[in-house]
Amino acid sequence: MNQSKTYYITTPIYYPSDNLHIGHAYTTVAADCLARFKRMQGYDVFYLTGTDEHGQKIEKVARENNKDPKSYVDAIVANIKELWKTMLITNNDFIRTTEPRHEKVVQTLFQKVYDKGDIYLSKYEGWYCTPCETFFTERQLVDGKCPDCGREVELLQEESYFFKMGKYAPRLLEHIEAHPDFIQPESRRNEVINFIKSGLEDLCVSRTTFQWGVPVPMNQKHVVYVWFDALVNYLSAIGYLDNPEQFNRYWPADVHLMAKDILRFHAIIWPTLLMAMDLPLPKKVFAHGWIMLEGGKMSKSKGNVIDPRVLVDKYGVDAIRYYLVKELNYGQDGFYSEEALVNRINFDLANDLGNLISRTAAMIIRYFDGQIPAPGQAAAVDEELKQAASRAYEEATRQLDRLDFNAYINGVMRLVGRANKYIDETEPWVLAKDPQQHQRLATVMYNLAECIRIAVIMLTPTMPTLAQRVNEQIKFWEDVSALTWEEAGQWGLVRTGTPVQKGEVLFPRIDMKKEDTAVNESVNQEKPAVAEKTEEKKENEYITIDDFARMDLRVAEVISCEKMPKADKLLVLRLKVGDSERTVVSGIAQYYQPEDLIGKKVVLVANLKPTKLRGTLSEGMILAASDDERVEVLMVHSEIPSGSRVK
Ligand code: ME8
Repeated sequence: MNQSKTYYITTPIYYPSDNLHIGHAYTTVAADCLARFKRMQGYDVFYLTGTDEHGQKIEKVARENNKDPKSYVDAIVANIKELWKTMLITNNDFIRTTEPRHEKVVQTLFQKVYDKGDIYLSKYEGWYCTPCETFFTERQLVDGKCPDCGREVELLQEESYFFKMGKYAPRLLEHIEAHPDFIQPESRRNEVINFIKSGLEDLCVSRTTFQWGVPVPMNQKHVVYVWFDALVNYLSAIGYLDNPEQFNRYWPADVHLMAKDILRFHAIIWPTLLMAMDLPLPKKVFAHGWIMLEGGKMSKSKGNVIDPRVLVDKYGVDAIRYYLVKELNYGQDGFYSEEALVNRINFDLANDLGNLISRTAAMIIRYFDGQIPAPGQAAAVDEELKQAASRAYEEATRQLDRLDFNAYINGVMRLVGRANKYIDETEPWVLAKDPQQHQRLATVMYNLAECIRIAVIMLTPTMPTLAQRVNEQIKFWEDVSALTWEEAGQWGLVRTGTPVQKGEVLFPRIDMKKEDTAVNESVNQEKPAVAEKTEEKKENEYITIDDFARMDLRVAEVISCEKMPKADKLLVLRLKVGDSERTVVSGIAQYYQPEDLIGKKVVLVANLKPTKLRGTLSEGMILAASDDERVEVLMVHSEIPSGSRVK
């Protein structure tokens, strides 16, 4: 433990114009995952989130709801705080920009930059987009509309204070060049560099057209521009004015996390403001992608949002957090669908993780009276498993540190898959039949328990209640709140004699069809505890995703096809699979004429062991559906090229 190491992480402060959706939940859960990971590593973490409550947009929506802005946002902020509680978010503080502790800092810093000569009064004319709270030049408009959201803009002229942002452009570029980690991912960093190089104008930092904001200290006709106001939250919340000791402990922030929509505010405006304020810059600004819906980006103003509360009620907080953390590939957008969510729960959590735990627990109960046995000598396959665990630990640590959440989850789940495969390889139910193999069986059980322990620790930042729920079956830990990350990096910490008992199904499978009718209870009862069944039966019932992935299914184009001489049932197909060709013999001659198939794209099992049929080598098999009367070859009807994977 090294409490002298601090870690300060922030999310954007969200607009409380409406309740939040799973896009906001994504950022907040991802940041929470990092905060928990760092705490498990022994860091003194400060995790900040909050709400951005000023500005014309809020003022307008409050008016539409016949409320004054403050009472309008109060109700929504209460919901947001409740949501973060439900999602087990461990923020250390929640900052609201309407709090006096914040407004004071905004005014102090505005004054400071003004006194320094970096803020001056002038006139502004430009095209203003109210939903985006942004001015644009004529040149920036797209078809006369807002280049960001596509809505109407209005021409406004106002007296404004300006911040000499342009002056800091060279220093900012230098900083970005000298600190490759400052803006991540890499592609976003390049975008920001290009944007700065195309020229930075001075920034308008006050408004006179509405009242709902922090008054400019030297001129009460103006309110401070909402982004100046908002960005300062990262300083005010940790005590810039009130608590210098705490402020100095945590500033500069380690990570500002957000989506790409607001990267420029954080990677250009914010650092130049900090330079003018004579404060050090944050160590990293990280922009993840967007969660999209079929119709485009999910957003409050478009009204096409998914409420995380509903999902948590339906599927449980750990499962939703798992889905979110895994969902977006590094820096990329991803699509939300309930089906994908249910698939994650069924494949990753119920099948892979849940089954690994319930199978192992059931076997330890059955073969070792519910106590984890002492391991014996390690065989090669044991060493391999052990190495997979240590690799997974190294990788997960590295991936979390670089904020590649998806790669971190995938790595841990690969270890889970590896452990499931280890069961198949070692066949404990066969070992159990032979008393000579009792020691070997003990080793296998110990190693499985060890893998579970390691995987559960590594999943804990994402699924905070998992360890407790696993502990009810396999009592690995005295105190699950004291788990450290390092424990996942050590093999052999499972205590011999650890009690194991049967517990509830950790992740019940979800029947999507039933789910549509929202009969939750019955779904959970439908597939009872798999642990109740015998190991051998289960072997036949499920395959893991890894088993499925072993099948190499490919789109193949039929380039020629003929009847096999003297064989009524066989066709000989010549297939093009990407850049290669191969021959497949198929028993479909009674259902297809060769010309029906030529030029068509079929689905080939490409890694089936080649076999000779009537003297012709058949290199694979094509897929077909059949009942008693019909056979229908599966075909691909789009432009998808031959050689593409089917999965
Ligand atoms: O921009 N996918 O607030 P905001 C992924 N108040 N993330 C999403 C998302 C989506 N579809 N939709 C929203 C503001 N987010 C300002 C911030 S900070 C000083 C001021 C997340 O309520 C993502 O983190 O519009 C995005 O950057 C943020 O919510 C925008 O939240």
